[in-house]
Amino acid sequence: MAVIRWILGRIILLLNFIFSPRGVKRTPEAQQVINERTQQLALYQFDACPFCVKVRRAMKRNSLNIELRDAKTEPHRQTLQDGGGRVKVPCLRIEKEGEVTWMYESNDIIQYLEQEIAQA
Ligand SMILES: N[C@@H](CCC(=O)N[C@@H](CS)C(=O)NCC(=O)O)C(=O)O
Repeated sequence: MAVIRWILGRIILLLNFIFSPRGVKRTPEAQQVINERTQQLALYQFDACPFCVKVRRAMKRNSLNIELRDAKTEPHRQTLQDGGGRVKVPCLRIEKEGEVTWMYESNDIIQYLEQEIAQA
């Protein structure tokens, strides 16, 4: 079972690499505004998780430079467990005015990124 999961993961990564989306082009000033917003974000994720790939593709499409944290390794795994309440990925850590919130569910994350972060 683990082997099949590993093979499927590699296929997903390969397809994602081949069909990588293009990022939106902004003026340097507009991209700078977006970059400042994304500095408050971090995506806890696994490399070959299909839901994480979906979120990473949305980030690429929208040219969002968000720090990726591998939730399989420490200290990120424990930080996600302590902060979000469970080790489930993808999970977006959002820091706003000193307050941290944890957003699970790939569709919710993509909607948040597209509506709250990527709009000029
Ligand atoms: N509905 C979730 C599914 C996420 C999901 O199942 N992630 C898997 C990795 S591919 C996971 O973290 N499983 C561990 C768990 O559910 O505790 C989403 O769209 O984000």
